[in-house]
Amino acid sequence: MLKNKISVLAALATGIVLGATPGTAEKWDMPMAYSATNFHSATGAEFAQCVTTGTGGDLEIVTHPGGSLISGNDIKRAIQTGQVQIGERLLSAHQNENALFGFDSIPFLATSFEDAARLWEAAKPELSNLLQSQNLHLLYSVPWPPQGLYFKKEVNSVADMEGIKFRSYNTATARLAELSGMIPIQIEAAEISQAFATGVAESMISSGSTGYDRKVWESLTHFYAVDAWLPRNYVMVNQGAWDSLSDSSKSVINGCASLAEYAGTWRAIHYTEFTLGELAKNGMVVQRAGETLQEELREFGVIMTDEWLENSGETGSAVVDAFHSMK
Ligand code: PCA
Repeated sequence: MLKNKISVLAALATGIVLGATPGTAEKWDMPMAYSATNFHSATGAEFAQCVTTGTGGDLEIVTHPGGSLISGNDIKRAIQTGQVQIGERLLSAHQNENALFGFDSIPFLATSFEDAARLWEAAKPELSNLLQSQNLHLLYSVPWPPQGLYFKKEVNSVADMEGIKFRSYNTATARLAELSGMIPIQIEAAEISQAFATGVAESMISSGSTGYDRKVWESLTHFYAVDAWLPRNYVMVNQGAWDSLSDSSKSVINGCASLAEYAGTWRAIHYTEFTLGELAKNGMVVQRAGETLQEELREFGVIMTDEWLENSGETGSAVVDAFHSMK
């Protein structure tokens, strides 16, 4: 870790010195899907400031959280086509394009921050290649806290979930709903408070962080910790925009990206307990799912793992094998 930090600081220093030569200032807009107060958005804002400062203003990055510039669903395409130069998105939201994007949402494969970090190392080379083939350059990625189930009633088994309207955020969450007899409805986090308030949705799988950001205690009553997986957000740059940068600007960005990944992950870890505590303080029942429910969910996990391995082919198997060999 220390070595990591030293190389980050060295990269920043190189960039700052080289970047001091006056050049034409450039501004990049950085759309982000989650609310300004969310820890990913806070990390992104610091990253943007780091780049602006580090390049001596040669490159200014301006973040637009909460889907205010471009809605979550459209962020990747906007960067691919050069409508904007940089942005952040939930990685597994693209799972319907290519199964590899969903490596982080395989139920019960990586259920802790340590495992999620290893899985990320295992998947990063393949993922970078995939993104590059789509005109995108991968910069950094930060995990969400472990995913648990939200309901507006007590739930002890899958039978209790029958017919419930379930807010999904990717293919895996929609599949989980289907397997448990619920009705999946894809809704962006920015819209969920309203969806729960109006009854469009009445449950979801997500982190304590999103429940806290969206004040879901106004509509929901129960959070069951199951640690199903830790999905990731990632920051990508349009390949052409990246290629057009000076080496010194690239050094600054790389240094800032490493710091952001470190700081964002740290925040995610510390936010886990804090946000679950806040849900409880605001009146929700917060507890680990009961044995029956956990066992039933694990069975769905086996089915979903097989399906994912089939859909992702050799590349997916290679990622999972690499992950297991790192233990
Ligand atoms: N929050 C995001 C994705 C995972 C999470 O914890 C969401 O619910 O959209």
